[in-house]
Amino acid sequence: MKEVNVLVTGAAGQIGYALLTRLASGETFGSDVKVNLNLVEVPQVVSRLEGSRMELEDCGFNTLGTVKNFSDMNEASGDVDWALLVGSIPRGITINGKKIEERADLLKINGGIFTEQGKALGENAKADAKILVVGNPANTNALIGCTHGNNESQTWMAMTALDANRAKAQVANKCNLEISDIKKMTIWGNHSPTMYPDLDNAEIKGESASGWINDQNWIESDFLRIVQQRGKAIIDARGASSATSAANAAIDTVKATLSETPEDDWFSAAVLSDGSYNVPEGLIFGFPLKADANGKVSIVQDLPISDYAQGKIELTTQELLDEKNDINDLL
Ligand code: NAX
Repeated sequence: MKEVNVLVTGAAGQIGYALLTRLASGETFGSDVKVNLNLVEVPQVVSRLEGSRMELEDCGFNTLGTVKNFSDMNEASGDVDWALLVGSIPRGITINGKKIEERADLLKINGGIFTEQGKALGENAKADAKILVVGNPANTNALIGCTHGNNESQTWMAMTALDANRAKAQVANKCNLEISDIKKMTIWGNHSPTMYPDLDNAEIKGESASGWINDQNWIESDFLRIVQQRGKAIIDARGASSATSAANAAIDTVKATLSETPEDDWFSAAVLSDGSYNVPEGLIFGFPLKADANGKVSIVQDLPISDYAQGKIELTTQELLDEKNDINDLL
């Protein structure tokens, strides 16, 4: 049987809990691939991973390989094909008597984590490893990790697939369509309320989604607001942030790179900008992406961008430039 080595940080958290069975079950990498899991947690809770390991064992998946628990990223990252970086320090936590509320403080604290994790992965993970950052602020965390990984053959992404799935669900509800009728959903920019879900370039049954919907007022007000604020709406309703849907989006992102993207579709994630669409180089930015048969990810080029969309893309670009400015000393 083939094998794949997958590292998950924050594995004892709520997204981690929803993620592990779906990685191990055969659903993600296929029924002919053994999945070896390296689970990483902070030292204070690493012992809880033993419970996760026992549960995985009790699921009885043929595809489950080894499950190892770590609190040291250097040890955990040896030979990994995939790293799902879910763990991060949330807003509102108290550290050394100070409640972390300011974005700049949050960026700095997480920046320290992603400096170390990036270095460990750059030195120890496989040359063609893919790294998906879920932990917020995901784009800037990925930028720090990628910079310190300093390994050009590895691919760093920050997750925007949850936002893309949320956008598709809203369109499906509005138009009474199946989710599978909606293709080519792009989330431009930051995984934050400034993200821009693009319905001009999304397609419904081969036509522009905005043309199909034919209700610009709904697109610019309800749709945009609902997608951009969905994370908060879930926290308000559930008393906790998205977990099942976030884990599902991480699985979707992994699967999207395991085979060639179909001609009539693309997927959404944030990757290092190469200057495409005039986005400054050196930002981790949400783009429309395709994978080739070898899993190499590239940015879909030459899409038309309306003046309205350009304004939205500039807003989210500015936010990412501000975030980068806040952590410049960590780069
Ligand atoms: P939890 O607080 O349930 O779990 C986070 C886990 O990470 C904890 O067990 C913690 O001990 C661990 N952790 C913290 N620092 C670590 C480190 N340095 N190494 C290893 N583990 C570490 O949070 P959860 O709900 O699972 O969310 C995890 C992250 O995902 C948060 O940052 C959250 O904001 C982010 N999200 C990102 C989304 C996206 O679309 N990109 C959507 C969902 C989610 O909000």
